[in-house]
Order: sequence, then structure tokens, then C-alpha cells
Amino acid sequence: MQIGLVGKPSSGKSSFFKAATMADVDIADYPFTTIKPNIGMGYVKKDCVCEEFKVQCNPKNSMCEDGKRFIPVKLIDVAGLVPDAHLGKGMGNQFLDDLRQADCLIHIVDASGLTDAEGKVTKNHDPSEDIKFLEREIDLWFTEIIQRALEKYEKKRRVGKVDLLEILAEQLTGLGIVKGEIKEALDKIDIQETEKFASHLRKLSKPIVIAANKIDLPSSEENYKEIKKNFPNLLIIPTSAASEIALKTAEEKGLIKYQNGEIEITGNMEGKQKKGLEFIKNNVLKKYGSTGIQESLNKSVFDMLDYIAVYPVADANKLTDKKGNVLPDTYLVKRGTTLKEFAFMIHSDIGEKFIGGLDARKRIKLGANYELKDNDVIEILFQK
Ligand SMILES: Nc1nc2c(ncn2[C@@H]2O[C@H](COP(=O)(O)OP(=O)(O)OP(=O)(O)O)[C@@H](O)[C@H]2O)c(=O)[nH]1
Ligand SMILES: [Mg+2]
Repeated sequence: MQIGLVGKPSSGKSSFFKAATMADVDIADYPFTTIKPNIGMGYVKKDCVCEEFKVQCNPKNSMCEDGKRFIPVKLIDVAGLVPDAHLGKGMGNQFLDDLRQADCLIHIVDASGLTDAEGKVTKNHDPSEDIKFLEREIDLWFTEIIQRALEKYEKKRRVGKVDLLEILAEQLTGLGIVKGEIKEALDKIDIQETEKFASHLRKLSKPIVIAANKIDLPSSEENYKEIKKNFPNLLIIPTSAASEIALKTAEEKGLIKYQNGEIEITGNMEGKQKKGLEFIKNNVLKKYGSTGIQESLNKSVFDMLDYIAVYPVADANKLTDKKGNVLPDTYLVKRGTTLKEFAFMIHSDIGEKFIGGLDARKRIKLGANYELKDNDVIEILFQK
């Protein structure tokens, strides 16, 4: 699972990245602080099935803390995107190629309205404008890729018979778009209207969640309400990346206990630090329920992409892998994934030698076409 963080300069992409990964990255109040992409691991958080099964788990590909499973997702923080990036403005849009493998995007919007379209300090900038321009620039990036495929098609056509669908599929597989989707788009939209065609495919392969960031700033409240009104069909989450960094840092220093959006002071704190924490408590946690960072990742994966968590085990009775680790792995898979498809995800060898599966909860046998359910714990049977 990969999630791309996009947005105009200074909207807080690297702050969001740091808040989610706690990796040390450059954060500054001037545009284009980030040039080369930052890549790291964030986590989606979910109730672990260990409590239900009343076992102590030994996670391998994920973590479990107080009954919550933290499942890794790759985050990519890129340079800022500005209007007309496709014409080479700012850092251009070539760097978006780093996001080809991303399953979805989180658009980090500066909800405070205190930075302009290029990330420079201003007043009363309308964040709705940022949402519109960014969608357009992402669509234009797709348009360029499709145009390159069309050029390739024209070139090949001159020397022999070629299939447009084949060429498009070849060029677009890197964006995670499958043949069926391209065929559907070709049937529906004239590819000569390349931008429209591109926009359709972009929505399929790179859906966007909006993080209304800097929600701690007073001017954000009105703007947040406004963007929710203007874009009723978008998933919009209020976030304060800076607050999340402050809280995690205070926790690392042993000053507070920070869990599930609640803080408890445990260490000695000076007046200024205490004031800062009080501010976050009142203006972010109480007002919006949380800093929104974890929600953004969770909602992207579980709500927008509609993924579920599945626990493969080698022994459905003991719930262990071959080495005896209890509930070692959690996989994120798209809802609708079949058992046999899942077998191939774990290992192509297991897929090829697939026989069936065992449901550890219901203790029943499962067939190849069984559709996986959220929190399934499954032993896959294969020829050894
Ligand atoms: N008040 C407040 N400030 C924030 C928040 N998130 C980021 N900032 C500030 O916004 C400025 C830009 O943050 P960055 O994370 O560097 O922004 P970016 O989007 O990565 O910027 P580029 O790499 O230049 O494109 C910094 O001064 C941050 O401290 C937030 O939630 N609240
Ligand atoms: Mg940055």
C-alpha cells in the first residue's frame, strides 16, 4: 500500500509526513523546501483480532499495542505543485512520476488561507481554489502520459498493425490501471478528448482525500466549513500536522501520555510547553476530536480505497506461522479479493499450488472463490 502526499508548496506535506512517520525531514516556512521525495512508513490502525481470540500475538509484518494493530503503509512526500506545473512552472510535474505506484493521494491543503497558490505568505487565500487547481494538474500529468502512449501508437501504426488498447495498457500499467478499466473508458469517452479521458482514469487509479491542514489556526475554521460545502463529494479531514508532531515529540520526551486523541501530563513541564499543550488540547483535540493524521491514513485506506485486513496463518488451530508466531501478519487487501487471489499475494508458489483454505474463526473449509472478509484469519492449504 502506497499513499502519495501532494499539495502546493508550504501546505504542510513534509509536516504531515513527519507526523505520520516521525522521520527527520526538512520543514520550513518557505516554498520548495522539499525537492527530492521523502519516502517512509506510516501506519493504519485497527483493532487487532488478538483480543477476540484471547491470545498474545507476536506480530511480524506489523505491530500491536494495547490491542491495536498498526499496519504499515508507504508514504511518499513530494515537492510542491503549483498552477501550470504541467508547463514547467515551479518544479514542474515530472516529479509526480515518483507517485506512479501510489494507490491514492492525500491532498494536504493549507486551510488557514495564509499562503497563496505558490506557497508564499498572504491573507485570505481561498483553499477551494487549491483543491480545483491540484485536481487539474494531476489530470494533466495523466494526460501527458496518455499522450505519450498515443504518440507511440501512431508511430507503430505506420509500420504495422497495432492495438490501441494493448499500447495503452502497457503504458498505464505503471499507474496501476488495468486493461478492463481502459476498455471501459475507451467505450465511454473519445480518447481524442484526452484530458477528459485522463481525468476519468485518474479518478480510478489515484483517488484523492483532502487533509484540511493547519486547522489549529483561527482562520481555518471558516475555510474548513466552506470547503466542505463546496465539495460535498470529497472526503475532507481536518488536520494539524504541527500539533501531531508536538504531541509525539512531547510523548517521546516522557512529558505526556498521548493515546487515542487524549493527552495526560506525566512529566515536568515549563510554562511555555504547558501552554502549547493546552492550546492543542483546546483548539484541536477538543474541537475536532484529534489531530486528524491517523484518521487521514485510516480513511484513505479503509473508507476511500475500501481495503480490509486479513491475517494469514500456517496453522488455523494455533493461529501461528511455521515458527510458532501467533497472528504474525496482517495484509491489507481490496474488498472483493478472493482466497485464491490472496494466496498469490502471499507467494506465487502458494498461489500455484493452491488447494483451498481454512477459516480459523468458523472452522470451515473455504474455496478458491471465497471473498475475503475484514479480520478474516485464514490458513491457506496448498500442495507441499
Ligand atoms: N500552524 C500550523 N503550521 C503548520 C502545520 N503544518 C505545517 N505547518 C507549517 O507550515 C510550513 C510549511 O510546512 P512544510 O511541512 O515544510 O510544508 P511542505 O508542504 O512540505 O512545503 P514544500 O516542501 O516547500 O512544498 C512550516 O512552517 C510548518 O511548520 C499545521 O498543522 N499547523
Ligand atoms: Mg516539503
